[in-house]
Amino acid sequence: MTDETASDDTGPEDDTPADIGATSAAPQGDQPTRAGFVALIGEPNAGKSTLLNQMVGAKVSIVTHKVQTTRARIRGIAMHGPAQIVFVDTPGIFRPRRRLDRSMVAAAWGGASDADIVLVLIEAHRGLTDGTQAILDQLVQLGRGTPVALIINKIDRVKAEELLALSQKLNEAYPFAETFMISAMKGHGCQQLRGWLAKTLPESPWLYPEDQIADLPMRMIAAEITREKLTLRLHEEIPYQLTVETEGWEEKTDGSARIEQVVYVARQGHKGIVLGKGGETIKAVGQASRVELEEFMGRRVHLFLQVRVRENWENEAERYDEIGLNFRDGDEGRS
Ligand SMILES: Nc1nc2c(ncn2[C@@H]2O[C@H](COP(=O)(O)OP(=O)(O)OP(=O)(O)O)[C@@H](O)[C@H]2O)c(=O)[nH]1
Ligand SMILES: [Mg+2]
Repeated sequence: MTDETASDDTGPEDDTPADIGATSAAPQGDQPTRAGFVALIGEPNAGKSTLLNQMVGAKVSIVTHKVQTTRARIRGIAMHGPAQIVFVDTPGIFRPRRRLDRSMVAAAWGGASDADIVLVLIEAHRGLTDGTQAILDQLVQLGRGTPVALIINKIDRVKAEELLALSQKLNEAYPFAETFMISAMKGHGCQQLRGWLAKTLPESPWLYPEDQIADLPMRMIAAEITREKLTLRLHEEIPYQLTVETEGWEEKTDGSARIEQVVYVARQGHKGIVLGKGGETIKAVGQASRVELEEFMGRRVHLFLQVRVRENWENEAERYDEIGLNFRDGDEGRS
């Protein structure tokens, strides 16, 4: 492995875990096993998915530099000694306007209320924003006995001496059980966080087989990977107005997989943009997605993408089922 020389600034696609070795420690002696759900909540772009991937040691949840990347609850599983930590990535919490937004925010709060431990992520360089304050206000209203820890993320972006004051301010705003200062991207502080989670989770049998890292069906992961590549390539509102579904999956006798996906766009005009001049945009997206799928699955993939205009997809229950969201959560007045 010669990755050590890689520049620090490899950007949003860098999912190289800094301390992956620690995740696979074996249970010691006759210590009781522990297991439970750890929900990651916070504003869009706080780094929740990056942290989940860092903890799991694989890219389970897609990451982009844009807000509102994650749309549903995604579980990633990390082992730490006798503890199985099930991280629940959630959509960012913001003031929802559309049905899709409302379903996403409801999924995030649902993740928090089902969890054994809640981690609130904030961005060090942004500090205590109105959006974070609103999340803390709502957490107070949830008011249950669940431990809530503060995660100050992206510490690589600020000076160390600013962190103490920030931590104090946030701890005055909410009675956090613990505070961690981390860089989810670089892995700093993640080892301490993992250790604390492992000892704070309840005694319980493991919830998943020891070698499982995610609980999303492969066809959904495949759709998410393509949506990530589209989001990275397209501008303005287009990424927010499209959805990707895996329609066909065929195992070939040579060990490869033939995967057919549909990109649903909400407007005729968006179709042309997604295709690009002479189909070059969709071709590049398909290529990038295929490369990552092959890496993830460890075998060859033939990926076929189609773009379909479906003006009303955001109001179709079936589309929400495919994303893993509850359509009814998007009803007006429910969140
Ligand atoms: N500098 C720096 N950037 C980070 C760090 N963690 C995450 N990022 C970047 O922040 C951006 C958002 O990361 P995500 O993990 O997608 O954030 P998220 O909270 O899941 O966002 P949503 O799914 O939109 O709610 C990406 O460009 C990441 O590379 C970090 O520790 N340091
Ligand atoms: Mg995310």
